[in-house]
Amino acid sequence: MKFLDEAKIYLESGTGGAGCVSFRREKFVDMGGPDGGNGGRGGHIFFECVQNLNTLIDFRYTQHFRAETGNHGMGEDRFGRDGKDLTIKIPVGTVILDEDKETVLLDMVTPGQKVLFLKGGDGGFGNAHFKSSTNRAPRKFLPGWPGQQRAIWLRLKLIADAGIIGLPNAGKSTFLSVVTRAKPKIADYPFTTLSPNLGVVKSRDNEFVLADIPGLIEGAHEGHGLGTRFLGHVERTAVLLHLIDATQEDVIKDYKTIRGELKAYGAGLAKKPEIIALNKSDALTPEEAEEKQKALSKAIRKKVHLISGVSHQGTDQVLDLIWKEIVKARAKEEKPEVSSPNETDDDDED
Ligand SMILES: Nc1nc2c(ncn2[C@@H]2O[C@H](COP(=O)(O)OP(=O)(O)OP(=O)(O)O)[C@@H](O)[C@H]2O)c(=O)[nH]1
Ligand SMILES: [Mg+2]
Repeated sequence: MKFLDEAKIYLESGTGGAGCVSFRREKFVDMGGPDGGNGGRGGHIFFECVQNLNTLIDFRYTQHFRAETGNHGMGEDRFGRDGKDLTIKIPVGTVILDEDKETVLLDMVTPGQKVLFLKGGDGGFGNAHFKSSTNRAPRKFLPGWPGQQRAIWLRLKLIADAGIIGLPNAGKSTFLSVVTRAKPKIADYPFTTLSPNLGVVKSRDNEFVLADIPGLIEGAHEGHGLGTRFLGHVERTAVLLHLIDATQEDVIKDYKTIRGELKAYGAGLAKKPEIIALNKSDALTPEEAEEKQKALSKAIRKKVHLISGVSHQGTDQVLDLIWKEIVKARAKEEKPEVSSPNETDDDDED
């Protein structure tokens, strides 16, 4: 079972800038004093927890992070500018582990939480710093302190945003393999999938986690087939995609079987938003497919989408609909409070 998203990344905070050796040069002043400024600090590396990310997929493409070096000090007592800090955004729930992949360094759980992880090196002193009553013209300066380097692991427990349900052989794993990079086992017999698979859907600019679970059969709630023990994995999803194999004789009965199991299972699964798709349309003539779609839609009085994982017919529309439900669910999660009655009152009258 792969429910963890992991990424190894390499970090380096900025080296401090070097101090400067310089002496004042002025007309009519013979020997100006030292005026070499200090170097700037190297950039820090921060981690920040953000709500709008929910996978570590971006870290597959970028693994090296380096904060800026501090600028060197300059004459006329000018200090070097500090190197720019670098803030790495990670999803809520990310655990930061040491290179050994075991020691937990940080657990990032609160949206907005920002933690200084690697300090940038301090800047070195310029020669002005070393001026004393005994040494009025020091030539001493210090280089900047090095930044810190570290390799770490990020680990995120993936929580599925959407789940695919259906009878065995409905094409659930095929659908997952078509819309994500997941490579689940696919075969022409029931119970090919024995444990859930997860994939990350990147559709348009959106990103969400889709779960494919083993097929359910009639009586699953009584332990038939693989039972309902995997339904727990879709309990927290925002939406279910219910796939029905269009090549089967009685698609209405197939639909109802699954609905019956969802109801028997409880946990609010039967009340979850459901997108219904008659799958494998490519295996039927367009007329046959449309006829089945209409009959099913009429019988259950719900919208039924005609799709094919294999030929990609209708898959984008289904993904769009799934995304819409996820957005709705996330908005609800963010605003659980009842709004106050004078919320819209505008305070800033001139
Ligand atoms: N023609 C056609 N065949 C499909 C389509 N999707 C899946 N299949 C076939 O249907 C069979 C079952 O597909 P799977 O994706 O393994 O089905 P599943 O729902 O994951 O099955 P279980 O894991 O056993 O519950 C395989 O032989 C697939 O090649 C489709 O869109 N069109
Ligand atoms: Mg499967």
